[in-house]
Amino acid sequence: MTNANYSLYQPANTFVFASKSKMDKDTDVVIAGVPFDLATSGRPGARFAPTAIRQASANLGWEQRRHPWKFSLRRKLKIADVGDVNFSHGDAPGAMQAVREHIGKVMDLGAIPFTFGGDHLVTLPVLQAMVAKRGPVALLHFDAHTDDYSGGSEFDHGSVFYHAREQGLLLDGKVMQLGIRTDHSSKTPFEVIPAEQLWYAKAVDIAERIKQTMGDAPVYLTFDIDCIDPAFAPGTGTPVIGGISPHFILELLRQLQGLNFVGMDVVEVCPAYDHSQITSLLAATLATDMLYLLASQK
Ligand SMILES: [Mn+2]
Repeated sequence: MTNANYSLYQPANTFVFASKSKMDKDTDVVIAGVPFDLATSGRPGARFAPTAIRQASANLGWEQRRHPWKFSLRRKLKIADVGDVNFSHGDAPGAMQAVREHIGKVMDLGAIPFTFGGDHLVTLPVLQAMVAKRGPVALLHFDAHTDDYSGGSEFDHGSVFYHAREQGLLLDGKVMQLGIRTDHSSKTPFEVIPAEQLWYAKAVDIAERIKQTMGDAPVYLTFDIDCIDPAFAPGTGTPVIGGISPHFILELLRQLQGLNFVGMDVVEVCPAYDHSQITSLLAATLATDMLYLLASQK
């Protein structure tokens, strides 16, 4: 295939839509992996996800503009994939600090951070560093679990949003959790839309509800791949049956144009439990559509 937008060499192991490997003042979005899974309660291995997602993204690059979007991502967004955040394995506090330093750099450039986990704990230092620069954010959280368990330490992937709220990182009344299908408190301060309310819903109706709650607030989107049913996403640490289908999520994401997204992540892919790379490809595809969402707000 001859195409002017293709360079002869794709940097090895880089997310396919990234046009550069260093961030600078022109960068719109900075992708980084956080190969961290010490906070996992179930099956470990999410530290291998950033590499797996990037590898799977090789299947997506050939489309000049991804169906059904009407523009080319590469023409609208300058995306840097800076690689993986560096830290000593085994040093959870050090890893969290490294993520905060990374996000601080991204924020100083005025770019939007896009993080590939890692387990869900990586979202906490991202939010801490982001909020330190710009104030609390709204949260749009896709997951099978609420991750707001109050009994976990600050290094527990099941307590991330308990600590985020305790630390004042989240805007009151603007936290939505979608796809939940595990036990959670009826007194939760968050707006929960459980999986069974999504099974037969129309994406357009759910998108409308999200837009009403979020308004023009700065929104951080965090996507735990276990929100999707394990039939489609087996490669994850704590799978739960009865999840959402990829086509519903794709349609829903595309309906969210107009929200003010300030950061995004995809977490909890666990390649050791994957088959035929389907979970990694799903994560890479969702990440691509999320990047198109960011491009559409430009
Ligand atoms: Mn989860």
